[in-house]
Amino acid sequence: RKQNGATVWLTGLSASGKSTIACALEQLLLSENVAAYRLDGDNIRFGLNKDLGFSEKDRNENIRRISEVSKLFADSCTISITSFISPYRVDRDRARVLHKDSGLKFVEVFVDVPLDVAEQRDPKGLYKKAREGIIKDFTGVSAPYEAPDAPELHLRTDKQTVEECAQQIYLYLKKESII
Ligand code: GGZ
Repeated sequence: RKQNGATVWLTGLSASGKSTIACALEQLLLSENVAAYRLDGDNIRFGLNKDLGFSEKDRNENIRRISEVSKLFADSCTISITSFISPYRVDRDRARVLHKDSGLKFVEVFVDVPLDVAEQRDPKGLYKKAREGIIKDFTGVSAPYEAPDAPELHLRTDKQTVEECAQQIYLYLKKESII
């Protein structure tokens, strides 16, 4: 199947639903015989980027490397799906420019949820630890999250189901003739 590559860049708070949506989108694409690959904390932060923490500088470097890797997957005609908080606008903008300079599509998806909802979900108990000061520089609590100004897609995970979110991204990729 001939296809163009692209990067679908999910950004949002911890527990916003990025990874879950990334998984659902990947399944949807693969079921339609579209090559897709997910980059997330499990295969990046524990490998390539295991030397990096959560300071601003380390997050900048985390996102810089992920941008480069995602571009390579996109360049190999794969839909590369990244799910990282990527809290700094400047880093996401650099990722976009990197793709654009190589003639590759970049789809920024804001996985939006109110902080209090993410905090109530708290699947790993990290917000609680952040409030207690056990985890420092935690996004939304003691470190910034800069919401996108003009994302290609804006999802609200407290109002839409995971399947609806994945479907919305899928339809956008179709509409833009990316797949
Ligand atoms: C934010 C942290 C932190 C701090 C550990 N701040 O919900 P999770 O657990 O599974 O996802 C979060 C993940 C964030 O890593 P990213 O590579 O996506 O971050 S960034 O894009 O900002 O570089 C969270 C966990 O790691 N985690 N400490 N201090 N999230």
